[in-house]
This record gives sequence, C-alpha cells and structure tokens, in this order.
Amino acid sequence: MNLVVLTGAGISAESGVPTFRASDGLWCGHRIEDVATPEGYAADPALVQDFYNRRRRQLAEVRPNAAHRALADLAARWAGDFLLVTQNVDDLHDRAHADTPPAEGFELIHMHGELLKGRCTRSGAVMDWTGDMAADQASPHHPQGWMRPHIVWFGETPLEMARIERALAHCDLFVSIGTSGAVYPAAGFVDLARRAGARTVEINLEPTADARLFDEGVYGPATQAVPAFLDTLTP
Ligand code: BV8
Repeated sequence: MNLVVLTGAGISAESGVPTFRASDGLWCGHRIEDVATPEGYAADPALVQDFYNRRRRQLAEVRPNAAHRALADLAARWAGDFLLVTQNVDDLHDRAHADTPPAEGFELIHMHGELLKGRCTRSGAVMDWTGDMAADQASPHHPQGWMRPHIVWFGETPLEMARIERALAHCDLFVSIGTSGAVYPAAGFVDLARRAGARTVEINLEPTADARLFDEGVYGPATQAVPAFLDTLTP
C-alpha cells in the first residue's frame, strides 16, 4: 500500500514549536508580509534574518515528540512507498528518522524549506546552515551573492512539487496531520489524493475547516492521536 502523509505545525506543537495561527502563534508578533515574503526580505533583511535566526536557535531547545517517533517507527516497517511531506521547516522529523532508520520506500520532503539550510541568492546553491545568518551575509558560492534562509516564502514555488503530485496520484492512503489547511498548494493535496481513489484521513487537535474533504477524522493532541491511528495500519 502506498502512503502519503502531510504534516503541519500542529505535529511540532507539543515539542514546544509555536504554531502559526494560534493566539500565541509565530506570526502574532509579525505580519506575514513582513517576515515570510520576498518583498518583506527585500524591504528589511535584518528583520527577516532575525526572525529566522530566533527560530533556528530555538531548535536546540526542542526534541521530536511521540507523533514524530510514531511516524519514524512506521517508516521503518512500511513495505510500500511512504512519502512524508512536511510544511514544517524544523528538523524534528529528520531527527526522529535518524534515530529509527526508515525502510527503502520512504522519503521525507520539506516542501517549504528548512531552517537548518541556507541558499545563495545568486547561484541558488543550498547548504547546511546551523548558526545565525546576518542581513549582509556573504555567500561562499558567488562573489556578488548574499545568503538567505532556504525557506519557501509566500509567492514562491514550493519544493519538489512534481514528486509530491506523482506520489499523490498513486497513493492508497493520504493522512494529513496538524495542519489548518490555510496554505496552498498543500491544502489542495487531499483533493489530488481523493481523485486517485485514496482513503483520506485528517488528524488534528480539532476538526479543520476542510474536515468535510476527508473520509475520516481523528481528533486530539498529535502525541496521542497519531500513534493510536498508526497502530491501526498494517505496514
Ligand atoms: C505558491 C515557510 C505558486 C515560512 C510557509 C488565495 C487562494 C489560494 C492560494 C493563495 C491565495 N493567495 C495566495 C495564495 C498562495 C499562497 C497561500 O496559500 N496563501 C494563503 C495565506 C491563502 N501560497 C503560496 O504562496 C505558496 N506558493 O502558491 O506558489 C505555486 C502553486 C503550486 C505549484 C507551484 C507554484 C507558498 C506557501 C509557503 C509559505 N511558507 N512556511 C516559515 O515557516 O516561516 S507556510 C507556513 O504555513 C508553514 O509552512 C506552515 O506549516 C504552513 C501552514 O500552516 P500550518 O502548518 O497548517 O500551521 P497552522 O498554525 O495554520 O495550523 C496548525 C494546526 O495544528 C491547526 O489546525 C491546529 O488545530 C493544529 N494543532 C495545534 N496543536 C496541535 C494541533 N494538532 C494536533 N496536536 C496538537 N498538539
């Protein structure tokens, strides 16, 4: 059986990573346009770099939770194709799968980029980046290039879309975990999975506005709802 799982900020919430649209969310202190758009970066690179530096530093204080680990345990045993697409830019899935190596049919895609990577604005080269990034951080890849976070901002094209769409066209089970369905194209993945005839399941703290698009809903904190649901699957 081919599985596609989409995760959002809700799967990392219980690890202490703030979600985007909760009252204490990340963006409460900032308008989206100011920190998560190319225009915001061009207007005030220092503000944007500081926003991402704070989030990159915070990764040292958080750890994968039982939901991340349950997905890693399943990936180690899954016999078919298993694509895990995350909208999250934290490295909690990466760490969970590093601790429990996945079977060969598994792939993890960060469709909105990664906090622990940087990108040269001229060459497009992507490289690991664990420390702070200055507003005028020179690129090691191009004499006239600067470094920017390897993050997909609003108005930019998400990563690996062709690969994701191919997997959705052939999936038998689509599970959406901890995402409000507020951001496209990720919010449209359930439609592609339904068109492929897949069983579709939403796992979230509470029903989202798109709950009606799913065959089933499993509601509660991800650290409880995700392990419980994955236990019902036969790898
Ligand atoms: C694109 C990186 C073209 C930045 C992010 C009008 C209509 C349709 C689309 C648009 C439109 N106007 C503009 C657009 C396009 C736009 C868009 O969707 N805008 C929205 C605001 C309307 N999209 C884009 O620009 C995208 N690019 O469209 O390019 C294209 C299209 C197709 C193919 C090729 C090209 C690029 C979007 C990427 C933006 N970057 N992240 C950063 O991280 O700083 S998006 C950002 O939002 C994060 O990635 C985040 O993951 C994502 C979605 O948010 P969620 O993860 O869902 O988080 P949220 O807080 O909203 O929800 C948390 C959920 O968890 C809640 O449901 C909550 O109940 C639940 N929860 C909380 N605690 C728990 C829990 N669940 C379980 N357990 C818990 N404990």
